[in-house]
Amino acid sequence: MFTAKNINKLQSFFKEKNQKIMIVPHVGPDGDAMGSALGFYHFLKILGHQPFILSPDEYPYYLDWMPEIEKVYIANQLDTNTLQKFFLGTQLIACLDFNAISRAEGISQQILESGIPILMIDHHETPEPFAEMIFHDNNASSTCEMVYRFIETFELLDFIDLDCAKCLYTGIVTDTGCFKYALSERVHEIAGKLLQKNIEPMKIHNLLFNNTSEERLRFLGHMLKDRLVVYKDLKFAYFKQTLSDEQKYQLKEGDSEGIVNYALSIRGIDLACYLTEKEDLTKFSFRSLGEVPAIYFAKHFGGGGHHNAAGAKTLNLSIDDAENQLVELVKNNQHLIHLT
Ligand SMILES: [Mn+2]
Repeated sequence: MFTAKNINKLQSFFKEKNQKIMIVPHVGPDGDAMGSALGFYHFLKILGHQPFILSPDEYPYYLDWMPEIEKVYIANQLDTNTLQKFFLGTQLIACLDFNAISRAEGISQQILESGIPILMIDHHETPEPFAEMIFHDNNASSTCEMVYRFIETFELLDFIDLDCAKCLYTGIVTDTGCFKYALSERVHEIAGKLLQKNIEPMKIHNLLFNNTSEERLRFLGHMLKDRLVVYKDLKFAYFKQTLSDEQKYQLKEGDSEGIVNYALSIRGIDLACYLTEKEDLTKFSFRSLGEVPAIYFAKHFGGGGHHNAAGAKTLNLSIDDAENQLVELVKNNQHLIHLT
């Protein structure tokens, strides 16, 4: 999966000190994107380099406690001149938790045109070949697991400090739904190794999941009561979040995260979707149980992801049209949902 040539090249690269390394998570970064970016950042710092994180956009509120997250630069809040400076003198760009360059959104072109070597560390299906070094496994639970395995490949596990371990653990917890989808022995073993670095798992769980605001909880109540549509006979349920909801509840990045799972938790529902209305597009977030392919439905709308968790963003599609097309699509593909 990772060629000996790449290993040799990076080995000598890492041996030099003070390399300027840019780390980029995907747009709309989640726990795994920020966890892997910050985990890699702490590791590189301990190794004697000068890493920095450039995120395409803002990270969600529930991650604001992560070690040194305040040092993350937010690309869509910077002007072009300032952005250009980040690329000057950078010797490596590490793209974490995404494998389609469009997921770097506003800085995609700059990354491609910079001519700087790109390293991809990721676990999503079918990576695009934009990086010359690809460390990828779509059977991995998370990119945080991949970062751990990457560090292990170079026999540098001793350079994982407490902060790095906290970040990597965070991504494993969030991407596996608190270990529900942690299906391999390996990921549990890695979580155990991170515990040996003295992280406090319960504290991290509390920071992630018992740290919400009253407003966010009231918003959840509104979505459950007024915005949930259930098609029992289709084994399908979805939420529809409108621009007026966004304004009324003053929604911030991450406020709607995970709500889709409530639809999936209904008995007899095997496919769920969360529709979000934006100014000029509609976002789809799909979740499914077992063999039901959430990814099939995301791909129909031009997106991608994993078998059971996938998403899409469709430009110039109104939320009402998106809703109609979605229900039609599910009706026409009942063979993918009624599997037994
Ligand atoms: Mn991930």
